[in-house]
Amino acid sequence: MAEILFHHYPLSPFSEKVRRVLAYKQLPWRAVEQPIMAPKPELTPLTGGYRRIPVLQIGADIYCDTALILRVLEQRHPTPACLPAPLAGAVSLLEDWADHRLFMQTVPPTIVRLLDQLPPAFFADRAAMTPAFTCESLIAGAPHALSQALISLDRLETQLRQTPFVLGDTFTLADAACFHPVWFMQHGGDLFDVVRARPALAAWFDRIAAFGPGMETMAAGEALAVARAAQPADVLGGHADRDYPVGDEVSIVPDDYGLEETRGRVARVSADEIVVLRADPEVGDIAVHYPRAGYRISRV
Ligand SMILES: N[C@@H](CCC(=O)N[C@@H](CS)C(=O)NCC(=O)O)C(=O)O
Repeated sequence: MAEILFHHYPLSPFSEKVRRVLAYKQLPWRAVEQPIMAPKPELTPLTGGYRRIPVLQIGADIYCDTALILRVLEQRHPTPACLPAPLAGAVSLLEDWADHRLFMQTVPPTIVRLLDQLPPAFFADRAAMTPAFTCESLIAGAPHALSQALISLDRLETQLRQTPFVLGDTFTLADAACFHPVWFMQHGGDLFDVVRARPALAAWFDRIAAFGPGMETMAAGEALAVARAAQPADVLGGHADRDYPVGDEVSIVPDDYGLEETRGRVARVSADEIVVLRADPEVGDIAVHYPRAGYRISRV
């Protein structure tokens, strides 16, 4: 089976969401480090434009967005399960809350404490992704964001006093999603005291943080060579779709921030996923997979 290549950078919260699941499942994986800012010349040949992190690569199949990445890992490596069928709906609902709401509450107060460690061009890069994300607006918005984060942490604490994980006795993707915004707060120094002050939340955090490592690294150039040597392998199946027929060219753009576009010919469509085929001068034939939730798809 082709190796799991995971394009990430250490400080990326969404990467941590996936890293925890890889660790829980004890999967071997290769970490391909990408820059924290655009341009990403050794990533965008694979995605066709998408610059967000993380991205999963299996040969010449490229999976964008953690919601899809985690479901692909679950399908390929079902044991131990992180998406039990009776909880699948609740997991996705909680994941959406954590990835958008909790994330946006914890990022501003953490970033303002990291200001002197970030590269000077960081804010210009992020403002290009999200117009409201300037240094000034972040500083101005941090106190309110933190007050909202504390309410969310209280809610997690309330639940975790009842059950060891957010949806019961075992770790699920909902825990991974709630974990990464809380994990990011660790980078804010004593900001993390607000987590330590909530005993059930702190115990949950330590339990998940303790899932073992298990990765080796790979240079980004080597990952491009892997794609070049492979052919897309995960493109069959799906349903006939009136809006996006197989073979038609479509454009795919996130509907929240980082609005870079991927264009390609539809290979497969299902209720949750769309796969497009591209031919790239650097990596040859490549399949790019997106979740449908959170992405605008239009025919070109
Ligand atoms: N919905 C996306 C969000 C990914 C995201 O926002 N990633 C951040 C890093 S944690 C990002 O790409 N920031 C800009 C960058 O790294 O260039 C997902 O679940 O993968």
